[in-house]
Amino acid sequence: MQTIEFEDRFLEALKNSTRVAALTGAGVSAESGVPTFRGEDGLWKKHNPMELATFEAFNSNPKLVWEWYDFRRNIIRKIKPNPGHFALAEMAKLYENFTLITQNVDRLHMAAGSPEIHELHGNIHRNRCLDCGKMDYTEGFDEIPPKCACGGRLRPDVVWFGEMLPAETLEKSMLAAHNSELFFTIGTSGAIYPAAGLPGVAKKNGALVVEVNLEPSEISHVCDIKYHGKSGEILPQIVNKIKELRQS
Ligand code: BV8
Ligand code: ZN
Repeated sequence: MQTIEFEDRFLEALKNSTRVAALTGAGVSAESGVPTFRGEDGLWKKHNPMELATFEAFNSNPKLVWEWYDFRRNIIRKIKPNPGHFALAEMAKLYENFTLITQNVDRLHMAAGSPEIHELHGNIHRNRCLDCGKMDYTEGFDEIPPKCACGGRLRPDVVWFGEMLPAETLEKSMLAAHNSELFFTIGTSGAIYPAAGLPGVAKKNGALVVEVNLEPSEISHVCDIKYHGKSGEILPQIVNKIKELRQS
């Protein structure tokens, strides 16, 4: 277990910030057993992201795309939040204004009790009908690709490459980054936009930006402080430090 050091400016921000935000990516779920997108066991390794997570792929090969999502749903259904998720749920209680923004579609932040979560890329468990727009959480279809009761085609309600992010969620996330005094970027390679642009928005508006990631990322250069290690080991230490500072 890696014990982390705290720079004075980080201690000051942890103690005195009122507006804090955190952006998470697949890495925060890695210790729960969810394969990341670009790691050695990455999901994309077996499948090219542009090949499957796009509407074109769904249109041309709905069976393959649905099999990929069903495969991932089956993994995600069996796993639990890890100490990193619980630490972020705890952090939300420690700040007057805390915003959790995630690129993940696995709902583990919700399972860990985070009160308010901005899901930039949707939710893998939700289905949406392309015809009537109806959404539901049916899983384990007897036919793939599944059909809606109206006869329309069902799709996973996630944001594919080339698709717009949910406007209101993105707007609120941009605003939270813009207004934050302390911004965490956790478990993300910083490869996917516009999510990866959020730490830069925070930084430009004066926030202290802290990275918690297993390895350097494409946005490490934007971060003031970098912890390279496991989020499930590092985040609980940060939350314990906040409590210590708040009690003193
Ligand atoms: C869009 C949902 C408008 C589906 C996903 C500039 C602006 C806007 C858009 C673009 C732009 N430039 C390019 C684009 C287009 C594109 C894009 O970003 N392309 C990339 C390749 C450059 N963006 C889009 O298409 C977005 N749409 O902007 O619409 C538009 C439209 C057309 C043209 C322009 C604009 C939509 C993007 C959303 C795609 N959907 N997922 C699904 O899940 O199936 S993306 C997918 O990647 C997941 O959401 C995932 O979360 C996300 C990001 O990956 P990460 O979370 O970072 O995961 P990764 O594996 O990469 O990294 C994990 C990290 O964790 C690693 O660094 C690892 O070291 C670390 N780690 C591992 N273990 C641990 C750990 N860290 C800590 N602890 C550990 N234990
Ligand atoms: Zn329908």
